[in-house]
Amino acid sequence: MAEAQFTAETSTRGEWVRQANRFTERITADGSSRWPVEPGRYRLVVSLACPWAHRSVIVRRLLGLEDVLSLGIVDPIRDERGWRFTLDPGEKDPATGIAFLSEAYLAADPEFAGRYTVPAVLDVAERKVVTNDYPQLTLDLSTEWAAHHRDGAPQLYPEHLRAEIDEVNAVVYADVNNGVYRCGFATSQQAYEQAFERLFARLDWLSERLADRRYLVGDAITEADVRLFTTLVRFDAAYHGHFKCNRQKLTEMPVLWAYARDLFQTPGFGDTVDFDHIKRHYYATHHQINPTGIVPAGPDQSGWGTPHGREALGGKPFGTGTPPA
Ligand SMILES: N[C@@H](CCC(=O)N[C@@H](CS)C(=O)NCC(=O)O)C(=O)O
Repeated sequence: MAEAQFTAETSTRGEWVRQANRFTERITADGSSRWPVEPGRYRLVVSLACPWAHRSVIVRRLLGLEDVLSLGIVDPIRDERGWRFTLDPGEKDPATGIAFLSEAYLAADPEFAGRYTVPAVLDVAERKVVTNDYPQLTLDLSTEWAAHHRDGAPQLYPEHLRAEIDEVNAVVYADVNNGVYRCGFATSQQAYEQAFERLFARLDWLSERLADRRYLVGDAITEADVRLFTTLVRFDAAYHGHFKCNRQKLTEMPVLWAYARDLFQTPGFGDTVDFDHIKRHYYATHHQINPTGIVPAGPDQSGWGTPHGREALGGKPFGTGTPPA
C-alpha cells in the first residue's frame, strides 16, 4: 500500500504532494456542527511516531483535556491494512473495539479510497471518524473545548496573536513540517534539492528569529511552538538520515537545538516523545526509502536533558498559567 500511495502523491516532476484531509467536520462548543463538544464522547487516535498526531497529544496534555477526550495509540508499524491497535489487549482498541483505524474511516465513508491517517478523532459510540483535519484539530482544542480546560491551562492560540501565529505556522508548515517529507519522498534529484534548499533556508530564518526571543510568537508557548517542536524533535532521529535532511543535524544548529531542548524540558513536550515509536515507524514502514527496514541504533539522545540557557531570554512558558501535572 505504501508504494502505491507514494506514486499517487508524486507529481510528474518527482515532487511529493500531500493528499487533502477528507474528514473536515468540526466538533463545536455550540453544537452548530453535527458534533457538539461532549466529555467522553470522542476518542483521539494517534501514532506517537507521527508529527501531525503528536501536536494533538501535546495540546491535549497542555490544556488538561485527558479526562474529556480519551487517547488511542496505534502500533508504530503499519501493515498493508494500515494503522493497527496491536498494542492493546486482544489487539483491539478498548474504547471502540476496532482492530484497524480503517474500520472507522470506512464506517464514516464506505467509498473512502485515500490513506487512513492519524490523527483522527472518532465518535466512540458510532465507531467512526469525525475529523482527520489535524491543523484545525489543535486550534479547536484551544478554542471550542475551552470550557473543559484545566485550571491554569496556557493560552496556545490567544486572539491578539492569532494573525502572527497563523503567519508563522504557514511558512513552518510549507518549508519545515511538510518540507522534510518533500525531501524524503521526492523521486527526482531536482525536487529533492529544491525541498532541501527551502527547508534549510527556513531553518536559518528560524534560527535568526529565535536567537533573541525565547518563543516563536509572544513570550509564552503557543500553537506555533508546538508545531515546530514536533518536527525538530524527530530531526536527528529520522529526518536527517531517513529523509536526507542532512546539511546539519539539529544538534549542529545551536539556536534551534537550545530552543528544542527548552521545549523538550517543558512539561507536556518531552514527556510525550517516544523515540522508539518514531524510529521504528519511519525506518520500518517506508519500504520505498529503506527497503531493508533496518532501524538505526543511534543517535544518542542523551543531550535532550542538558541545560539550554534560554531562560536568560525571558518569557514564561505558561504565561499566567501553570504547567500540567
Ligand atoms: N492527514 C494528513 C497528515 C497526517 C499524516 O500524514 N499522517 C501519517 C502519519 S505521519 C499517516 O497516518 N499516514 C498513513 C498512511 O500513509 O497510510 C495526510 O493525509 O497527509
